[in-house]
Amino acid sequence: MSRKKIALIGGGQIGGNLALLAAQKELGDVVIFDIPQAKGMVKGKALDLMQLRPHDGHDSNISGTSDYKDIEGADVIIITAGIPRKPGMKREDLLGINLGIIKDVAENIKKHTPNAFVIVISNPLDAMVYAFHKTSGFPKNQVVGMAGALDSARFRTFIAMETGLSVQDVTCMVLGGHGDTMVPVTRLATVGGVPVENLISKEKLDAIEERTRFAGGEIVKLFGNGSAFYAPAQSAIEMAESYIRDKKRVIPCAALCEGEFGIEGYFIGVPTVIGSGGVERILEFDLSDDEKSELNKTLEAVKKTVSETGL
Ligand code: A3D
Repeated sequence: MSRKKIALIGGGQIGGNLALLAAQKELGDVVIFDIPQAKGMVKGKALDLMQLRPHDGHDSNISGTSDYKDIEGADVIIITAGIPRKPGMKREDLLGINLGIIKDVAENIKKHTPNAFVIVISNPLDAMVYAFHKTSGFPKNQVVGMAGALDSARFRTFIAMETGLSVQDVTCMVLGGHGDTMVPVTRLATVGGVPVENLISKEKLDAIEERTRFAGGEIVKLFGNGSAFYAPAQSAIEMAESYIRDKKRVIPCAALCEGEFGIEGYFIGVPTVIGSGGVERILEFDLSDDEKSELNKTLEAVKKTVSETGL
């Protein structure tokens, strides 16, 4: 069986870590694409990563390029092209610059890898994945946005930190848009099957929900220049792995809803099954009245940003 090929569009902070994790998990050969001005940087990163392999004991090939021809034959594409936030910025403030970049990337992916499974990470996420879908014309199962996987990982982390229990045993999900209106579904969060409401006081859970909503901004403020990259990279790799290995993991992702949860025509964070068919299914469940109203609020925020794309 030949190796899979993973193309990373954008070889910055997240891109570099995606390459490392994809190679270490032996998902396939990795091509890191970036703009001509960053060609030396991605070629250098690729070479550095190649030289890590003797210690790691894997044989994936990693290369850097600024020629779209080199992504041909890729099974999975992960897009981080664009600019990240600086302190004080909202993700929506990135729309002006990142929209043009995503449109250009979508045209090139359509031309060179029309059959690849595409994971979008660039912000503002829900609008960027929408723009990619509209510009490329790819079927909905072939396009997904990474956000809920990261937001849920943050929620899980804060619950584990509060309870002192293993993060591995914390299960929970964050639905909705990747912004301040995201919806951590505390009612369904458990540690080893025990509802968190039995383990953590209401006051502390409220604080954890709030910290989750602003977890990205907390890191942007600490960094002073740029946004989180280790956990975002790992979150997208989990999605890519589920596709490549047909694991059928259930991961909160920005998937195109066509009636699910009463949402029509928008990419937004919902529990998504990812397997060899790409986005195979969205798992619907009954929401409480409060959750429904929170989901409506986050949907309105997503609609507003999407309308600003003019697509
Ligand atoms: P950064 O380290 O700046 O890397 C971005 C890369 O994109 C740079 O190397 C650029 O040269 C490259 N680039 C710019 N224009 C193009 C183009 N037209 N084609 C190809 N490459 C291009 O940023 P980063 O890796 O830290 O973040 C990348 C994106 O992910 C930003 O938009 C972030 O806001 C976003 N992000 C999203 C999440 C989510 O959970 C959705 C989390 C963290 C960051």
